[in-house]
Parts: sequence; structure tokens; C-alpha cells
Amino acid sequence: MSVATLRLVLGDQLSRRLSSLRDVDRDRDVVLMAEVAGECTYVPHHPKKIALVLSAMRHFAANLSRDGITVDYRRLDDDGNRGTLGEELCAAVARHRPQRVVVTEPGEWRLWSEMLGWQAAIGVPVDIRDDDRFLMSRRDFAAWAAGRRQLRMEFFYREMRRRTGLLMTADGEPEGGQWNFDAENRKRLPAGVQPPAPLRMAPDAVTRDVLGLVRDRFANHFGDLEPFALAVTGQDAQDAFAHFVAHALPHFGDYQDAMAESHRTLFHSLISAQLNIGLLDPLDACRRVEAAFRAGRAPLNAAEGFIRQIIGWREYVRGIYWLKMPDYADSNALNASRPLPSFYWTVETDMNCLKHCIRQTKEDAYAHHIQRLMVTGNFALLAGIEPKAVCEWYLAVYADAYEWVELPNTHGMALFADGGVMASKPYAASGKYIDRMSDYCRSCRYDVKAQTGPRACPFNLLYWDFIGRHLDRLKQNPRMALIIGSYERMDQRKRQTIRSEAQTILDRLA
Ligand code: FAD
Ligand code: DLZ
Ligand code: SF4
Repeated sequence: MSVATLRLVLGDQLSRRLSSLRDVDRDRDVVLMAEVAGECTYVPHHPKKIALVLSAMRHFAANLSRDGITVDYRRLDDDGNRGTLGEELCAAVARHRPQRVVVTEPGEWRLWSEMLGWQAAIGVPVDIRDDDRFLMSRRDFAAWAAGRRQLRMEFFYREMRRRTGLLMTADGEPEGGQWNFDAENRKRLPAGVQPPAPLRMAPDAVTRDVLGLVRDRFANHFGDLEPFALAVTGQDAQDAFAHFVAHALPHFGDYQDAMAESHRTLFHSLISAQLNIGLLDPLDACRRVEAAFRAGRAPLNAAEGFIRQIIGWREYVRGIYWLKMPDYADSNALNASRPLPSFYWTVETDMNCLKHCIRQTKEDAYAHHIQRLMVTGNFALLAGIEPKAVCEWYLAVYADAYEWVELPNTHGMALFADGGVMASKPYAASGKYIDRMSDYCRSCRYDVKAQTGPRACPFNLLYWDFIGRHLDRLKQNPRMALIIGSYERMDQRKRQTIRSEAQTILDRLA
């Protein structure tokens, strides 16, 4: 019997409730999964990310087969592997002669625009379905955004709380009488508080095979492949998440913005990489966190903080991405044009905060939100690094990076390159912020209290220089009034010293 439907499942769509798998016919359909060089190299992905995706794909395919579903699985090292998803699909259509192809929409514009041409290219109807692992569809987000002057996350988040009923009282009010406990999420890590160690998963035979393959093929990519301890199956991801809920969630709220030299992951959940490839379901994760709160096992500021990240930020950035692409990626509101400093790849810098965050990124393919936003992102913003170069770095180096989530966070939130679609003002900060939220400055060769002079913290110099360089634009933003006032009260000689010392730093970067 001929194949009725060929169902293509991508490497970040590893969920049994995927829209393209929902109506699978075990007798007549074939699921196609393809490891391809093109997806591993369109940016030089961190080897841990490649290993995670390929191992998770192999485990997922094995699971489908165990359930009696026919899977046509193409390995990266199979003879004649064509190297791209489009070409592998074409070849599979020739092999199986299906009546139609079904696929769930991808997470990146580059593949989406390519997919729109597939039907014409292969001569078989291609049904591209919504990715309803997200709680708000692209269409619904566009409707929410229509007619609004500003697309602020806070209002979107309230809408999502109402829609899902998460942390709502029976009267339809937010639990605790307030939507947002953000103000209670900003504590520094006190001495003596010991964050729990994350759950580490020993690689099984499938993962060990993949590690060998990645070692052979992608040794030239930035990042350490081993040790590798990431969850690569739905079950492992559930176990790691349960570990987070039991041990870290209670303090998640308090120390969400903290950074510490000897505690890389603090009380964070570490689920983004597994969430983004479908091994965990976002709504299910939120319901489990809500249940921990209702059972008295987590305080409200922790549960609300976590749920806000998932149904608020995560859904919101995806909505912005699809609403604004493709022009979004080309905007450059602050005309930033410097090349990315080489230390983002080599880790060779004497700025201790940057050294720690980049070294951790290289070793773990992970950094938490404030490290990404206020250290590596903040430096790139202050130094005026070209947005495309910064975005490419972020897309390459994190295990959870896909453009739908990476781009709005980097281009919009960290770099203000979108001119304020995402953020109401640039997230620019001097060394004072980093010192308040971390212990990095204690062992740095620079003095975070010094504003000028040979030991002045580069973040201080670049911060005031950034304000000076963009004064005309920033003056139009009422939220910047306080800081603009301080800058304008600064005496002229000090401003000149800052300008020339900042220029020396910028010249050295080149
Ligand atoms: P937790 O702190 O435990 O938070 C729980 C979950 O909330 C995360 O797993 C994530 O799914 C979600 N979340 C939290 N903040 C955000 C956010 N701003 N946007 C979207 N989801 C969020 N996240 C990615 O998943 N992929 C990326 O490529 C990515 N790039 C980023 C680039 C920059 C410059 C910045 C500032 C942030 C970026 N983020 C990205 C968001 C955030 O940093 C990560 O989701 C988070 O650090 C993942 O670690 P965690 O799972 O321990 O998160
Ligand atoms: C990230 C990734 C990698 C490294 N490899 C593959 C692959 O070999 N095959 C595949 O189907 N998907 C892979 N992916 C995930 C895709 O890059 C992802 O589906 C697109 O970027 C759209 O989000
Ligand atoms: Fe970073 Fe400045 Fe602190 Fe050094 S002194 S760790 S450069 S913020």
C-alpha cells in the first residue's frame, strides 16, 4: 500500500502531542526525521547543543518505532545524506511517494520561508500546521498586538494568566492580590546559602555514539562537548524538572537575578534546552509549579516568578518574533557597528564578570538570564557591537538557542536594536549593578568603584560614554531622565576624560 502521509518531525519538535503527529496512521504513514549538516552549521552551534539535539532525536525516533509508527530516520553519517532538510524531504518523497506531507511550523524564519516553497518543489501538497505547543498562536498574538501603541510584556502576561487560569483565585483575581512579584526577585546571594546541585544524567549508549560523531565532525565549533550530562529523553527531562521543583523552586524567586562565581546555576530550572526541543511541555511545567505552591512547598514569589517566565516572557518573545520578522533582524536603532570582540570566543579578557560568564558558556552551553542580559549583553550594548554579530554569537553558544527566542532577547532586550519594541529603555548598566548582584568584582583586576583612571571598571567608563554618545535619543525617553540629569550635571572635564578613556578601551577591543 502506498504511503498516505509523510510526516516530517524536526529536531526541536520532539513531542508526542505535536500537531503533525496527532492524527498519525500507524498502517499507512511514515515519519521522517533527518540529521543534517546544514542544521548543525548554519551558525557554529555549541557541540553540546548538537549532541543534545541529535541524541534526543534518536531517542524520540526509537520511541515512535516502539509504538508501532514507521520512522524513516536519516543519520548524519548515512551514505548520501544530502545535508539539508529540504533535500532530505525531496529524497524521502521520491522513496515513499506519499499523497501529502505534513509538518509543524518551524521556530525560525529562515526555515519557514524555505518551507513555503516545498510544495512547489516536490509536487505534493504540504500541510504546515500551527505549533500548538505554544499557548498563544501567531495569529492570536497578532490580534492581541493589533491597535496597541506599545506591546508591553506585563499586559500580555496578565492576559495569559486569565487564559490559563494559572495562579488565579476562584473570583478571577491574581493570587496574592498582585500580578507580579518582580520586586521580590532581586536579592543578592548571601554568604552561606548553598544552591542545590542540578541533576546530571549519565550518557547512555545512544548518547555516547552521538558524542563520538559530534567529536569527529564539529571539533572546530566553540564549546566543550564533555562532560555531557544533559537530559535527552522526555523521562530524564521530567526527572530533572522534578528535582528543580523539589530543591530549587522554593528560592527561585528570591535569587533569580543573582550571580555568583562559585554557583553557576543558582536556583534556576535549567529546562530551557529541553523545553525548546519538546521534551517538556510548558503548560504542564507551570501546572506542576502551581501545584507546589498550592501544597505549601513553594512561596508565591517563586511560583509566580517561574510561571511569568514561561507564560509571560517565553510566549511574548515568540509572538514578537513572528509579528516583526523578517525586518526585525535588520533593525539597528543605535547604529552599532563594532565587530564582536575576540574574547567572546577565546575567553581571554581580564574583566572578571565577562571571563566567568563566557567561560561558563563555553563549558556548559548555559548561562542564566542575568548573565546573558547584564554581563555579555550589557557589554555588547555599551560597546556598540553590531547586532547581527552579537545575535549570531548567542544563537551559536547556548544549548537552548533558537532564533524565535534568541533574537528578541538579544536584538531587542539586550541591545535595544529594535528601538524599543521589547524594552521601554535600554538595559544599560555600569559596574555598580554587576557588583550589587554578584561577587565577580571582588576578584577583578579593575576597581568597580573607580569611574576613571587606569583601574576604572570598563563597564563604568563605557556606561557613561554610552549615555553621552546617545544623549539626544535617550533624552526623549522619560524613563532615562534621572540618569541623563546625572550625566548633564557631570563637569565637562570629567566627561572628556570618560570619553577619551572609553575610546582607549574601544580601540583596544578592535
Ligand atoms: P529559568 O531562569 O529557570 O526560567 C525558567 C524558564 O523561563 C526558562 O527555561 C525559559 O524557558 C523561560 N524564560 C525565562 N526568561 C525568558 C526570556 N527572557 N525569554 C524566553 N523565555 C524565558 N532563552 C532561550 O530559551 N533560548 C535563547 O536562545 C535565549 N537567548 C537569550 C539571549 C539573551 C541576550 C537573553 C537576555 C536571554 C535569553 N534567553 C534565551 C532567555 C533566558 O536567558 C533563558 O531562557 C534562561 O536563562 C534559561 O535558563 P533556565 O532554564 O535555567 O531558566
Ligand atoms: C538545532 C538542530 C540541529 C543541531 N540539528 C538538527 C538536525 O540535524 N535535524 C533537524 O531536523 N533539526 C535539527 N536542529 C533543529 C533545527 O535547527 C530547528 O528545527 C530549526 O532551527 C527550526 O527551529
Ligand atoms: Fe566586571 Fe567591572 Fe566588576 Fe570587573 S569590576 S567584574 S569588569 S563589573
